Amino acid sequence: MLETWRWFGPTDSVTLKNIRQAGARGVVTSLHHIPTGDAWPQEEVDARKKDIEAAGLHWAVVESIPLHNDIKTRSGRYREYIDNYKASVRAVGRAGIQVVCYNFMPVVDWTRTNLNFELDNASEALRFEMRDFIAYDVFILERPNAEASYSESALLTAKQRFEQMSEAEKNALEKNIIAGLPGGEGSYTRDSIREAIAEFIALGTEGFRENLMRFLEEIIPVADEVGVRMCIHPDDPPFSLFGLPRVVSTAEDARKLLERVPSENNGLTLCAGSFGARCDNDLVAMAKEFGPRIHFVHLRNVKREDDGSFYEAEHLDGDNDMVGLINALMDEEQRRAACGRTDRIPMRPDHGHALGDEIGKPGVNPGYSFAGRLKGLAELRGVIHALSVMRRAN
Ligand code: DNO
Repeated sequence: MLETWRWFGPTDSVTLKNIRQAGARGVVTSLHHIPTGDAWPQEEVDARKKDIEAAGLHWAVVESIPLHNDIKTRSGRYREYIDNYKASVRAVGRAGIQVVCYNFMPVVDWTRTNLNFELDNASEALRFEMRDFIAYDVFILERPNAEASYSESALLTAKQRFEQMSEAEKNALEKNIIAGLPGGEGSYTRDSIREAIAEFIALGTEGFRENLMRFLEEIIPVADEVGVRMCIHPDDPPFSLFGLPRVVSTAEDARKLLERVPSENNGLTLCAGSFGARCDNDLVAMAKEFGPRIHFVHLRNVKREDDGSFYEAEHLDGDNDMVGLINALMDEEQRRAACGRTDRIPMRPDHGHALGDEIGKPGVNPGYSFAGRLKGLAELRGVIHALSVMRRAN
């Protein structure tokens, strides 16, 4: 597998030099300063690529070219935004960057309720706590008819939780949920998020899915033309939030979108932590089934709880079979090599705990500490190394 590392650009507290020190060679980044919906100018893509190469690295994956909400709802200025999106994919392809990750999540990108969940070993993890999320949705945001999305007992637990929360806790919860996490799209106020939610709910699941399919039908031919592998990132978390439709949460969702546009350039980002937050997603089976269409992998683990809550565990110590997953991905690499492909599947150690002096340090992106990801990468590298040795011996 190709070791890559997410970099948030020149303002990231983790530098390109640090990435080299971590041992990764591929960089995963985006032009974060360009507003969502605008076309990426060729010169800007080329200049960023040059900076990365000057540091002895290469730009392996664009994560993400974000989609404007108008594309997701197929309303407003979506025509213009799709044309801009095509221009961005062309600019990236012309620069020789072969992989583009994106998502089709409604309203909010990845979502957590607690960014400082203390673990037994005194480091901090990201956590999604269901009762806190429900407390926000029903009692703070007061989304119309929100109660209908939850069971009586879940509502009761959320109400008790809400009554115990201090104002500071309520504010922090709101900020975590609606202000957007690193690399995420969409930053809202209470009013603007209520409005966006209503607009997406009105589409219904199949209406929303159809909007994704129509986007793919337009974008994948452009990706084919410039040799770019598009890979959609799953919903994180992989279940409905705020009663919104979700269309990239399960193997069946993935199957539908891959079948609709059969080009190999219509692919998946296998985010182990996102798909893996549902117990009915079998990651090893998914890696086998979707192998040829997996163009990028996020390796991260989660510990799931009965009510849907989860937290981000050590990379090798969650509920998902990380070793089995890596082995299945190595099978796919072997298959590709037999067909004459020389590239390897880019993987990045996704998220990491806050530990050491990065805990509480301003400027460290939640989930994207240096030490936490370094530890994750080192553990994953060990697995890859051991599997390679064993596979060669067999
Ligand atoms: C979180 C990330 C997401 C991801 C986007 C892809 O850490 O996995 O922000 O980059 O959803 O479009």
